[in-house]
Amino acid sequence: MLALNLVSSPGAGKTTLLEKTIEALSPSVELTVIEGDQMTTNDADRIRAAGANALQINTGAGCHLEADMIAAATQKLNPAPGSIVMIENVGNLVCPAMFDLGERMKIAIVSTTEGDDKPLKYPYMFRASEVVIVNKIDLAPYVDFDPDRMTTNILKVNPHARIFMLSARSGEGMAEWLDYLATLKRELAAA
Ligand SMILES: Nc1nc2c(ncn2[C@@H]2O[C@H](COP(=O)(O)OP(=O)(O)OP(=O)(O)O)[C@@H](O)[C@H]2O)c(=O)[nH]1
Ligand SMILES: [Mg+2]
Repeated sequence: MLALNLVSSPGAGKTTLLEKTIEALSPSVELTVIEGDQMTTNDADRIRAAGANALQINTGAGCHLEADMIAAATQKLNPAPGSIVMIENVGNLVCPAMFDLGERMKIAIVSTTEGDDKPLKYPYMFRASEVVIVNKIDLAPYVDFDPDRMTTNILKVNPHARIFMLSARSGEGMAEWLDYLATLKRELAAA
């Protein structure tokens, strides 16, 4: 299975990106989602409404998911071999950087409204992530966002990061992200 661990600050757009990705790929690609939040089943409900199988894990006071939680969730969900398993981690840019969940890679999402200094202030998260998605580019003109400065700051802490800039809301840049997912899936099939 292709397991991807989505990490970001609260509200960067992890669930929205998943909803739009599910809508774009279904029914040809099976996608299963493991949701991590301190409380509520809101995100798993949203994913099910978008058409994918989902399981919510509530961490209570905990600030990250751990590998044994993913093992138990995967047994319950039983995703098909060769399918995509998306893990939405608990929203924060600190704890989830330190935990390997058995994923193919971590993918950090940072949105334009958070400020382009975030990679420098939370370097462990951006260094642990092979891919960085800069979301909410539709809001860029209103929030003093400089794409070059964001790119420079991401590459300062992680020179090998692959960067996508997109808007999960407007759809701008989504095609490149979906192409990349297809490439990862092809690589998995060939391995
Ligand atoms: N303008 C704009 N709003 C967005 C975009 N993506 C997400 N949002 C909005 O941002 C808010 C938070 O989005 P979520 O998808 O819930 O964010 P999240 O990262 O899953 O949040 P947590 O699970 O609470 O950490 C919602 O109001 C979304 O509609 C985008 O590309 N552009
Ligand atoms: Mg969410």
